[in-house]
Amino acid sequence: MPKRIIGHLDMDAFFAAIEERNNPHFSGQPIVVGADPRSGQGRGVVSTANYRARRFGIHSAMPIRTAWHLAQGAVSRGEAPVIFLPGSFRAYSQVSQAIMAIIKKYAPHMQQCSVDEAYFDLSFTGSTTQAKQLCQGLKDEIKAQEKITASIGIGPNKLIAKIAAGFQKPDGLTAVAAGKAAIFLAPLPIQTIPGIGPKTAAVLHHKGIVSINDMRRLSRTQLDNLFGKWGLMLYEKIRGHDTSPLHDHEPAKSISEQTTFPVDTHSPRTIIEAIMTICQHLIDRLAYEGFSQFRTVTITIRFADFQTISHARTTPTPFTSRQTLIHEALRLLLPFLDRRKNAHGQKIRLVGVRLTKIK
Ligand code: TTP
Ligand code: MG
Repeated sequence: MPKRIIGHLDMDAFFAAIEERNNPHFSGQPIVVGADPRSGQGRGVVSTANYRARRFGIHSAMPIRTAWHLAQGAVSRGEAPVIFLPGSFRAYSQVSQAIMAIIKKYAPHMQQCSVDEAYFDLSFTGSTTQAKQLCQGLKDEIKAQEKITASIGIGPNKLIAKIAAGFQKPDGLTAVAAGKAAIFLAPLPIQTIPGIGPKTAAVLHHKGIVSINDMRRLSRTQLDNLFGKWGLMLYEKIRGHDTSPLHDHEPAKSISEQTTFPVDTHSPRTIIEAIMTICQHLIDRLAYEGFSQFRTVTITIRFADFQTISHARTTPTPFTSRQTLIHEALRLLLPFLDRRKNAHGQKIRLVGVRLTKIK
């Protein structure tokens, strides 16, 4: 069987890079795309920050108010003020589609895995050197056509390709030959392995394990005892082994989120706030997964007695914004807060919102 060669492409500071490209007067400035910071009172999170703004400690998924305070701190040290932008998700989705089309020209067997990331099979090139050359061409074409940069990693499997893509960001190209995978991983911090999050890392740090090389001291049995089946998977990963196949992208058909209240509640304020937070998360996820619009909003309510009711609305014109989502979700919710759909005045245990007919 010919040797497997896999590529992973990840656009650099994707949403922020598009904003910078579209607004030349932002060039070189720190940029944050995300929720409205409302002078440090805003709810919601950072979608992304460009590399200039990351120097201030701002990053994806951080509360927007924390980002605002970090930006204020930077200004007081004489740094340039951060430009906060709400994001234009339809534009990002169009650029995403254009980039995926370019990748497909170079490597037809590909798997898109988020708005700005894809794996692709480069085995047909026959060697890591040839694969690297092809990927340089791919990067150049993206830069010429879309005026933004991508980082690409090449490796003998998806795991190594993904880690290599993040290795020299931004505008990086890192190729790891099959025989070099274990050496490549050795000095990297354990959190570089996808799936080793803060909890797993804390357990390992406690044992004095910081690098992947340190972690190789642990036997299969030790990892099994520590983390069960996941530990056995880690045993393979830290040695650079990964056999997961490329599969064609199957976009999510719906996006949903629900919240169970700590105690059943009547309070309209608590319920409305929960719905607004869910709507914010859904809009962020919609964009992150490469979509920009939806036509159906469904709200689910579970009463204290576990009776669960869903109520949906579909519009002929697609919804695109957070405001319209919140408006629709609250319209669907209100009858559950009074006698129209809650005749016995029951308390509410759980609320959920689902978006379908997404594009
Ligand atoms: P990422 O590829 O994770 O981040 P990035 O492209 O901004 O930066 P990097 O150079 O590190 O790759 O995500 C792609 C886009 O998805 C990002 O620009 C914004 C969006 N996004 C969110 O909306 N929320 C999130 O929590 C993350 C991680 C990304
Ligand atoms: Mg990216």
